[in-house]
Amino acid sequence: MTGSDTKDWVNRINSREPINTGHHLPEKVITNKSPSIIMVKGLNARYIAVIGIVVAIIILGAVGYLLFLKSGEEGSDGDGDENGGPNRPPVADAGYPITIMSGEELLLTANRSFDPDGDELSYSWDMDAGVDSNNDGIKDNDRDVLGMYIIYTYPPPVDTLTYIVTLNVTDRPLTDPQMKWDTSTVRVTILVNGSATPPDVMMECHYQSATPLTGPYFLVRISDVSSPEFISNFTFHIESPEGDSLLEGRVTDIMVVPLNATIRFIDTPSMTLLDQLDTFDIKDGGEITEGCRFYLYYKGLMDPVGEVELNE
Ligand SMILES: [Ca+2]
Ligand SMILES: [Ca+2]
Ligand SMILES: [Ca+2]
Repeated sequence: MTGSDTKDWVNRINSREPINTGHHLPEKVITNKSPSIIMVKGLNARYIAVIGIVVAIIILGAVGYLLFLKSGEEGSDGDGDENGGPNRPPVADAGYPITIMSGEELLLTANRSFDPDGDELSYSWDMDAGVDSNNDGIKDNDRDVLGMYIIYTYPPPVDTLTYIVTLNVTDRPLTDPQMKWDTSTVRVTILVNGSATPPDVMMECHYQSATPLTGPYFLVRISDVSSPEFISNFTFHIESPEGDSLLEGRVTDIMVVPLNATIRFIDTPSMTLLDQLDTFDIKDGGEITEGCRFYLYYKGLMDPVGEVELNE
């Protein structure tokens, strides 16, 4: 064996070391593996935390969105009041009594009607509560005219005629089970120039004691009129118990007169029609005393349409 051979052999022996180091490999693998496991465990924890945050954000977002939708529903004119209650009925208002002349156009408005929920309303008018124009057995539900404002012309009546007009208001389509409604009526009187039949006027007398402003007076109140007529159609006449004429004139001439006038006409609601609750205030004094008679005439006809004795 040469020197170089020996050296080579030693090298070969030494070169076997790596064979031994092979035994350490598993240790190294294990050593290397441990940090990687820790690293993976650390990733999992962060991943779970991120997922948790994302889920929390999604849940909070969903809850917020639902609350927003709910507040939106409450703010709108949807299914109920501001407390989320059921739909409330509208309030119909057909307006004040109206008097027109025969042939004149009638204007009606429902603009004082309202809905407590703010619902948009629909308006239908039944123009005659005495006629069932849609033949369903109900006389005041007919949809004769539609709209908040209407113009209507009745056929000319022979004599003074009063219609009861019914306004029906709904806050949903008629087919909607949530629909609520209300009704209001208005009296429409049509006057005819030269009525064929004079009205019957019922009157009663009440005695009024003196007040700081007025002396004692007879208060003649109209208790009933068979058909309303313009005040300008009437004249009055006061007679003594013996039948002497004491005072006469047109009713329109005693409408706006001083408190101390001998006779005053007070037209309570309308200023145009002789109607129930209108009064004649007749001073007690001078020739006009208890036992006199008060007469009301219509259009110059000979026979009075009403009369009453002045008494205490
Ligand atoms: Ca309503
Ligand atoms: Ca009907
Ligand atoms: Ca009707």
